[in-house]
Amino acid sequence: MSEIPGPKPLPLLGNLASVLSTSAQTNVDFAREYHERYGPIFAMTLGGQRMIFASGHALVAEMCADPRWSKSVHATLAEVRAFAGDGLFTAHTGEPNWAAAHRLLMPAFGPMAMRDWFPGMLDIAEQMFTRWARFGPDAVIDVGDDMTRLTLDTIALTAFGLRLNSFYSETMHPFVGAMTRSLVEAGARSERLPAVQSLMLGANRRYRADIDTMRGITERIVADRIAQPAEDRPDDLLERMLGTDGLPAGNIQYQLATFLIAGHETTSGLLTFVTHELLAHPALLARARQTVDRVLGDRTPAFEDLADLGYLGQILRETLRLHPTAPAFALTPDQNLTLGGYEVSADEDVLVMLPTLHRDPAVWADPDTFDPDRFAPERMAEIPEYAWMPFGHGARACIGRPFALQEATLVLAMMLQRFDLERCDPDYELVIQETLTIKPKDLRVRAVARTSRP
Ligand code: MNH
Repeated sequence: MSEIPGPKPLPLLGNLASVLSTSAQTNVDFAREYHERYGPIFAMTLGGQRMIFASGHALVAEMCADPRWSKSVHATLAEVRAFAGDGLFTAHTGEPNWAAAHRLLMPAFGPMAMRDWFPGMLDIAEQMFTRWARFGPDAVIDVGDDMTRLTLDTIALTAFGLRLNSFYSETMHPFVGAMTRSLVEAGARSERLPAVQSLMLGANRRYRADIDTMRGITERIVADRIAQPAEDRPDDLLERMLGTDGLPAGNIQYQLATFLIAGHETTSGLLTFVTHELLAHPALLARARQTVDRVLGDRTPAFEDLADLGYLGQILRETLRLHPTAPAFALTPDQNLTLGGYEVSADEDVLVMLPTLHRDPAVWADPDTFDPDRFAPERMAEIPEYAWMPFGHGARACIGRPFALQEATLVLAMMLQRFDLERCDPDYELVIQETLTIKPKDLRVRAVARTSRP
């Protein structure tokens, strides 16, 4: 049996040296570079542990169609358990609280529930766009920052009845800084040797403090809710968790942190990438706006309108193809087996790299071209199973998918309906900023209200 291709390991250092000698700025770039060099599967040894990366459609489909493979809480996610514990995202599938929370919370994301989310989403979107209108066409808007305010306030309001009021504040909510630093630190920790880690006193103190900050915020949310009289309490995600058939108190803390993190980072990245892509493709932007003008005119959007904004859905799906904001997930087999003819053992993880999977030329014509027509209803049947997986796979796939797509559709529709955007730097080149997730760095625009145009 042959070896999985990849750089030759060096004694002790593993492949650290070869990793450090790439020009890649992010893990995503690094994986793309190595896939170009070694093919759809490559392995490297770091700290004595072999890591396997897969991204060709044939290989990924081989794993996903085989029930022996399932989600692994891989090295970085295992670190994230320091603040997300056995919450839905970082729980092992076998842990009792995963099944309990999955059963309890799934109905809150079903088709019937989506209407209940709508008013909160609209409320926060109105806040952002009112601010854009009031500040006027000379104000510089950092799209990533504003979309982060929007998605964080939206998940807090709709899931926990909490108003963070990020659009009424100069600075970002303290949860954001603590979360961003902790995600970066969790990623770095998973690559550090324990002896090195224990010497990094400053980083360790900062990490502890950030985790305490997040915990303080989630404890406060629960305390405030419990102090409310029963008749004033909203019927939301938090209420479900606190109910008689709810979840253990410690697990609720972890679920709150999980939803605040998973419920906003990736959606704000999606909204920032889609803004970038539409500004880079004026003809597609014009077509999207025609759709919005036809469906909405100058009305405030209603829940029923979303179903008629299918072209915006295509644009969002194509954006997630090129820029999957959660760029990788890990699968592990429950027994020794072969993958693409190579031996993989039961204790190993395979990282599925979505940016490269989503550009596999065996599946996608002109894979680097932004073309929302790939997702036209009559062409959906052309897309093979497991070729597009921005929301993950199987039982552990994203629970928030309908929530994210509804929120993003609404915000994109309102943005196109109300504003002409101009890039502050007309030659803006996409630079990707990576924590666990990816988003465009420093995309700045001016927003000119359409009604105030000559
Ligand atoms: Mn989300 C799991 C991507 C929005 C809550 N999400 C996942 C996974 C991916 C993912 C990929 C699987 C990860 C893995 O296998 O390790 N999620 C996204 C993307 C968006 C997104 C690309 C937006 C765009 N996610 C959201 C939103 C919420 C949410 C919004 C909450 C409202 N996601 C989750 C939770 C899980 C998850 C919770 C874990 C589900 C589970 O394992 O049971």
